[in-house]
Amino acid sequence: MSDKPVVRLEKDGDIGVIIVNYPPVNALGPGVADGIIACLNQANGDPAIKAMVLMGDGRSFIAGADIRGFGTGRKRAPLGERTYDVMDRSPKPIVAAIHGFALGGGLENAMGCHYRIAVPSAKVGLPEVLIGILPGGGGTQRLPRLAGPQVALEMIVSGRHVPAPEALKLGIIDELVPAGADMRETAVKKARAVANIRPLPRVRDRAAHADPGIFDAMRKSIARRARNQKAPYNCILAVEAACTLPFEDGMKREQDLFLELENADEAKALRYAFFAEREVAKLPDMPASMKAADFSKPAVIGAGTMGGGIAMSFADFGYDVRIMDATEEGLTRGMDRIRNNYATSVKRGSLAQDEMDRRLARIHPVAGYDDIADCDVVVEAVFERMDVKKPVFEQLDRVMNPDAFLFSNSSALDLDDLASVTKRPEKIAGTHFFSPANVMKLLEVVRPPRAAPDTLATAMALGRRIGKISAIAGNTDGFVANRSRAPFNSEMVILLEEGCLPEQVDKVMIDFGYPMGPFAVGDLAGLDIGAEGRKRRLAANPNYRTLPIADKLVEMGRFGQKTGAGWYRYDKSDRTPHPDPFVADLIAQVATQMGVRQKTFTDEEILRRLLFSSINEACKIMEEGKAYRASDIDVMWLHGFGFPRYRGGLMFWADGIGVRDVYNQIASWHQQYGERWAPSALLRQLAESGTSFRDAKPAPFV
Ligand code: T1G
Repeated sequence: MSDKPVVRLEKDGDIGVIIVNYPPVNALGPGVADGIIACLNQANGDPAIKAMVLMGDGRSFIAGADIRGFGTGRKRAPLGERTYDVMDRSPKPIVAAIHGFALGGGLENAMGCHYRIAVPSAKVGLPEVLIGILPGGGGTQRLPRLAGPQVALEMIVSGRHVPAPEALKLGIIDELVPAGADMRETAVKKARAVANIRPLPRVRDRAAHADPGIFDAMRKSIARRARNQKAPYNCILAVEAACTLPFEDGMKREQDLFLELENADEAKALRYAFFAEREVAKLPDMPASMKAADFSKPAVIGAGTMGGGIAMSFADFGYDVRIMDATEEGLTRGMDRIRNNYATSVKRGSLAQDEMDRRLARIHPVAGYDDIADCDVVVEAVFERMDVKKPVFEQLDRVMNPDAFLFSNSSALDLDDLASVTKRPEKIAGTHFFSPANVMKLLEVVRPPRAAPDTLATAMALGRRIGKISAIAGNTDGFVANRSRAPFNSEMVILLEEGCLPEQVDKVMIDFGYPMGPFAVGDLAGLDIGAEGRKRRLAANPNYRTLPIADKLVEMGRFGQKTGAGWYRYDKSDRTPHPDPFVADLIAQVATQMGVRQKTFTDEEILRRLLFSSINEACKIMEEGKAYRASDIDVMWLHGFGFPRYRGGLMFWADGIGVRDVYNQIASWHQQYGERWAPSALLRQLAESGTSFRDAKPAPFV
């Protein structure tokens, strides 16, 4: 921490400059709010000071309340005694000077000021809903008065960050700092210019009028996305209060609505996910000297669905990327698919045509290896078979310059074996994208034993630089995400043998919060893909538990949406899954042939059969030293499989049930179903010691 106080008052002539200094993002940590109040009082008590500026040191204005403080029972300053209240009573004007971020309590402090200026690159927002709460510092009362109720509703319910130029248009800030001008100087000039303007333009003195219908309209528009969640609805109620109650009453209403949320399970889970997504970037056993290489010339090998999506990911973040394929037709098909993907986004209105053209122009199809020889990072995304991948890596090793990094998008294969065909195993790692690669945020960085630290650092940075969340996985069959998911994928089909139907299982998982049920997801991804994996595992392990029902569907050519039928039936050009009596009959036939006793299931049992099987596998992964932390596995489930974020993640959710209960249930299913339910050693240890999954200590990484 720096030796400067967390908040200080400096003087630029007759202007008092209040500076927050609480790295790394000037969160309102311990002493910050009190420091601001002390400086406000000191400046107001100094006749030589005519007006004030509030700004942040370092990289940002104020990034909001210290999230670590929520749920700890820490004392909150009472209404009337917070920074915003002292600003409201200030006899002198205050100008907020914003750079970096003004988020949550940061923007609320800025709205407590009389004027707001920002540098063009700054972003403002009230993202509290993303951590399961609502703006509790007057944001729900001031933003509707500043930008209008409709804009305030949209911003508060979405939590989005608004770039400064847009914030200017919305009336949230008054001026942009001219390009090249010094922000502090500009703010001091502004403060001097408004020093004698009276009455002081307090946001609270404005009125907020709304057509009452906008609140129900917003409730309707979020119904699907905000299922099972309370925070978004409380946000709407708080904004409604701004339009129907006097300011002080609205502030009270805001506080009551906030207090309903702070300690709710949803907020605890979302806070956990926030920090887990930051923890996942840390590789604790790597040398501090580890450094990510700067790369500027990526190449993708393989222009299939994944390769095309990966190339789009690079192009979406400004990289010129080269893409090649084994055949000219493959390359042409790949480019057509990329163009169609962008065109679909333009048709949907989520991408402007000129932006599509710019991104497309960054994707350069090339004929062969010699055309990528000068690239500094390559992502291989060819067919998921070692005998296809090895020749690619042999060629790359021959052609690429010696310090180029060679990454594989494999989803399960042994990367150390793949590295063995090159003379540079230290430069090989996995960069496993999730389909669709240009949409899904998870990038699983697979760490074969010979990968050098800088190679891992570069792969992790590659993800971040193209908008992904990078998470380290050990080099084991299925790595961490798919391996922990594999038992779930088996258990869901085994449930059918015992009397469930696909639509029953899917409903349970959708009610739990998944956007889609697992059988519908299977139909979307293609049932033939899963069959390939099962074949490979059976070849490697004769005791592998086969899934006759799933295999039969694939044998009949029912691959899912792409063949018009899979677990469900699909009408022409419609992706809606329709339960199919043919599948119900097939399930009954196979179950009879297998002699499986039929039973009925509660929703809870279906849910636990699927998720507990993965929790057990996640414990095996940790005890084998293939993952750094349980929360990394949670990040993978959130961003790779759509696990509902307001439940925190697979292991966080399991902690809500309790390790002992999870263990007892798995041990009982072990008695009933045999080996596949054998509890992992780590799970047993955690249960016996009463240690939570979150506090589990995985084995050292291997
Ligand atoms: N509290 C505590 N720690 C925070 C923090 C916060 N608000 N924001 C960031 N950090 C830590 C983070 O954990 C990481 O720590 C480091 O700072 C860098 O963060 C009353 C109730 C500002 C856009 O929700 O969105 O105000 O890993 O890696 O990518 O109404 O941080 O280094 O140990 O994310 O440059 C509302 C949350 C709070 C903003 C910067 N504010 N933060 O992104 O850095 S509630 C937020 C962010 C509130 C009031 C309410 C981002 C960022 P470590 P980073 P970044």
